[in-house]
Amino acid sequence: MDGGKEKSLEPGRTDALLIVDVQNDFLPGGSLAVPHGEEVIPPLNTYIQEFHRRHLPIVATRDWHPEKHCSFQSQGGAWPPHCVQETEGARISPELQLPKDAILIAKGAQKDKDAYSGFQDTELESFLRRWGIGRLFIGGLATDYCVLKTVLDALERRFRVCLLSDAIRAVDVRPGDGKRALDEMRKAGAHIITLEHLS
Ligand code: VGL
Ligand code: ZN
Repeated sequence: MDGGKEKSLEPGRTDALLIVDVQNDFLPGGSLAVPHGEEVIPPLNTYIQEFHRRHLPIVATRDWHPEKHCSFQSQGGAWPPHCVQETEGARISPELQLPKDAILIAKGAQKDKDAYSGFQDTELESFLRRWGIGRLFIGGLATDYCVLKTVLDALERRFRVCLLSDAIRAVDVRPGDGKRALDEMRKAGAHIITLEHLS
């Protein structure tokens, strides 16, 4: 299956922009810096402008872990400590030009539960249903973890997904992880787009 049957890529009334985890710890100098992660910010700022000027919802997720989260190496997990609640590393990058009315969704806040998807144990879906959203434009960090899981969860919940391929970057723990994640999202029905498609 390929999600390439979008009628129009002009964002409209039932669309929302969903920005995943553009937080200091995933950017250069952060504790879990995604290679080239900062490159997502300029295109995301353009997507933000496009949605904001049409008065469409903009949602940003943030990884929001308690101090001894199970995903940290000190607790037997895979990662260095990152995005600890209320720390500078957990802040959304100040370079991301989020409007004041953007909705922030915290995830991964339970100590003993890993959560890569913005839908897992959050209010994200109920917000989107309340606003009548049917299609999500999704970008951010990281392609092979939180973007992947958020996109797959969105598709499973019957949202259509436009993946912003110019506004995602991968951790690539194993070389090729990012590319495989992209293939997986495409096969699951995500429509892969770039800024030029927005018109
Ligand atoms: C993420 C690794 C650990 C992500 C979050 O946002 O993709 N990756 N926690
Ligand atoms: Zn995390």
